[in-house]
Amino acid sequence: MQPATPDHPEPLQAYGQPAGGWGSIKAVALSVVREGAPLATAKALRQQNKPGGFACVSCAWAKPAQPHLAEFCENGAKATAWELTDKRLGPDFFAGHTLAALRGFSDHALEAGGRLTHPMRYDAASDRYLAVGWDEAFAAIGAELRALRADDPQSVVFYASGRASLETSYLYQLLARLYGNNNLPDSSNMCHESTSVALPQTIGVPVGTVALEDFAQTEAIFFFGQNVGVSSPRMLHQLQEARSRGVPIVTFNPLKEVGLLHFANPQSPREMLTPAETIISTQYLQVRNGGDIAALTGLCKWLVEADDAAQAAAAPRILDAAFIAEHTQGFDAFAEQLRAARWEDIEAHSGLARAALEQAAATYAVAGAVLGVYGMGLTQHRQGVANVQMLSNLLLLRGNIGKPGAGICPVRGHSNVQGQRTVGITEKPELAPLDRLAQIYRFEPPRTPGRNTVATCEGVLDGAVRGFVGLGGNFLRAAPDTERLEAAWGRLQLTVHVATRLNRSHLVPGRAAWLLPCLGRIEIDRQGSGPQTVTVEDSTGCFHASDGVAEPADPGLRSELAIVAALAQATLEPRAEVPWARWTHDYASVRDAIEATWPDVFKDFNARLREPGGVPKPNPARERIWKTESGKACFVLPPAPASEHAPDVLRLMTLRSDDQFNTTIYSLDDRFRNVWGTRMVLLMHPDDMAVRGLAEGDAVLVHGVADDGHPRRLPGLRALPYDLPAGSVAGYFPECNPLVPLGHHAEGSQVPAAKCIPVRVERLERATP
Ligand SMILES: Nc1nc2c(c(=O)[nH]1)N[C@H]1C(S)=C(S)[C@@H](COP(=O)(O)OP(=O)(O)OC[C@H]3O[C@@H](n4cnc5c(=O)[nH]c(N)nc54)[C@H](O)[C@@H]3O)O[C@H]1N2
Ligand SMILES: Nc1nc2c(c(=O)[nH]1)N[C@H]1C(S)=C(S)[C@@H](COP(=O)(O)OP(=O)(O)OC[C@H]3O[C@@H](n4cnc5c(=O)[nH]c(N)nc54)[C@H](O)[C@@H]3O)O[C@H]1N2
Ligand SMILES: [Mo]
Repeated sequence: MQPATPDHPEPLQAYGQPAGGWGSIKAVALSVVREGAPLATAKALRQQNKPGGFACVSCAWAKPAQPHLAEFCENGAKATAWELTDKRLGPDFFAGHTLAALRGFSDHALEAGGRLTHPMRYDAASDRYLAVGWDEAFAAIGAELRALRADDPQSVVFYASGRASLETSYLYQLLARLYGNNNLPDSSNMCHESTSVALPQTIGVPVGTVALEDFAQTEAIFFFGQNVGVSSPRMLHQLQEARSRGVPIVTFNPLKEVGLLHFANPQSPREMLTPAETIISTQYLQVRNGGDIAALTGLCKWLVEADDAAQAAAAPRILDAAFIAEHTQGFDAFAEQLRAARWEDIEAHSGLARAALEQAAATYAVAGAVLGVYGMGLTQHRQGVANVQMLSNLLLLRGNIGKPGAGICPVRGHSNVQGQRTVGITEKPELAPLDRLAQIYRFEPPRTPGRNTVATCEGVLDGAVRGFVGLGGNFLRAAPDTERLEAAWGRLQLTVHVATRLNRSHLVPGRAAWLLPCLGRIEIDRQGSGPQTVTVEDSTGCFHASDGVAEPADPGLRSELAIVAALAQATLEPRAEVPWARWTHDYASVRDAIEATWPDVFKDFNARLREPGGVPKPNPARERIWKTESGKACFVLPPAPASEHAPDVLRLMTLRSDDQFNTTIYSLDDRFRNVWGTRMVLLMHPDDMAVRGLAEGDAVLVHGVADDGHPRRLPGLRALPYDLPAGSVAGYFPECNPLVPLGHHAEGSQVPAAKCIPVRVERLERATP
């Protein structure tokens, strides 16, 4: 079997088309047709990321005050079509399939069945989900949760995938704390938690400092491990505008990602009709995965030594000496370490030539204002926190934080993942406003640290966790070490999933298990006081209103907020201070509660939430006020490079295709990487294939390399030669997740190190021609 389909006999030729362009329009049209409901989708798309419309359910990129004619991208349109599909998975479907049978479906097939319509209870005797009434479900879940709490309030976790609104998330964290714990892991634990740990130490805020207008003023953009054309395509507008002003874009990525190479704007007729697409990256550095600290060390070393030379020659300085003196601490030790760093080590660990790094450093040195943009390529590493801090170091050298056109820009994932943290979804008690909550709701909130994602998995494995409530997401598939986790998951006493679509996590039930279907954000949410508005926070820290525009997929669906409130009412003893029913009746009253909890951040929230461009969250670092221990921005010394594995060990990075949103797989094609009809591939350097005797299409067995005593094997992948650094291999997330050891995570943030998993690869069988 060849991994390519007969229609695409040359699987790994570079995709000739730029990101965006006609290919993107065709992809959108295809997914709209596939999902049915083209009219509803077309109507909704006109209101996507627009005033009075809804905030896209795909990525978290900023929503401009003056939206483009169509302020959505290919992937946002797919996400909309996916939510507004005509297909339904109702009680009939579940009556016809045991969970054992459903576990044989692919991830794609499960979700492709359509929207869930009825609350369902797992029936162990028939191994099926059976339809139940909402009241019956809430009463039974409440009884289970109360029983677990009577035993141990720490035994239940409340997971959140980063999509639910600020209003729902606020109620969700309150539910957990009234229940008695801080067990609030969220998808951010697998994502930008490295950012949230790194940046408070260096610049005193847990988020980026860049606003949309900085893209219009920047003089250079440095990109690390973020795949803009797939993961946040609307940002291509800002990049294209910057490129039209001649702004250089320097990219560090092991793969040559199409969206970082060139872009054609589907909204510009001129670019669509002529081949004059924009070159995005002016310099492309194919860094080894895990080699960013070394690469950044090279850049910083060049800058510091060039500055030393400038001083010696009484020439203009290279570094921003005034900024460093007034605003920072730790520079001298950092500079000493850089002077001592050896170029041969930098080249070996980064996989990049000194000359290429010097060229990038020179670009950086002459730009008056620089943006540092990054994604999972920095955060999902054992040194994920240090990676982010090293980028922060680079920016501080020339005062590139807190001035127009400059700043650090972590590109968040889920459309409200940053906002969930802002309203208290965190396992860290010190980050939650526990004193305020105690005052407002008159209870004693739990003060002990809760479980993050890794600790939740550990608790499931060792039996300490007995109940799991999931507000969206696909925890069992997204988490590391999925096979080990799946084997233990059935021992849970209780699993409850609030979801729009069926996924694998729903198919491994606890002893008592429920599936609660909810409205999506694009749908009109009618409550007692009328249609409701919700709010989300984007990657640049702006809050936006979002109004549903489409009729609900089923009249029986409930909103996420209503479900969370009903679960709370069924579980907790009633208290006058906690008005779940009033909150459900009118979400504006939840926003009042949010404002009462954080009066500065959410000042006049209800009055302001429709401001064009969103309500910016206060960001002291943007004003050069450093909320660090020392009151200064801090240079942090990079750690020694991670120790090297044996020569036959390869570094696996797990990637997203352009046709998926996390574990939601829209199709099996990855047209930007020219992989068609399958995701079970392992992209390899030709030399790494040759030493293993591998030809294109050969089946391989991938072994995880870890010394924790657990064997990890993934059969079924086919080797494909690809343009990436020798020693690096790439496969898809979530298919490769059984290979990620639970203990293999970032120091400091515990983000699973999904971009550098040590593996061995052996040939299983020869491809048949
Ligand atoms: N269409 C679509 N959009 C999405 C998502 C999706 O699945 N599909 N997911 C959303 C979510 S939750 C998130 S968090 C974001 C994720 O979006 P991104 O941050 O873009 O994450 P990935 O696509 O996982 O990987 C990013 C890039 O890192 C590179 N990389 C891998 N290892 C390294 C390394 O060691 N160094 C460097 N410099 N680069 C490396 C990879 O080649 C890849 O191009 O996107 C969000 N938006
Ligand atoms: N190996 C590896 N593992 C990774 C990553 C990686 O790059 N490599 N990336 C990590 C990252 S960055 C993230 S964010 C996590 C993602 O982890 P999760 O957030 O847990 O997973 P998703 O795939 O986004 O969740 C998809 C499910 O959400 C439900 N859903 C969709 N819309 C809604 C809604 O509006 N409401 C509700 N209640 N449910 C909804 C649907 O049922 C759908 O099946 O995975 C992480 N895991
Ligand atoms: Mo994410």
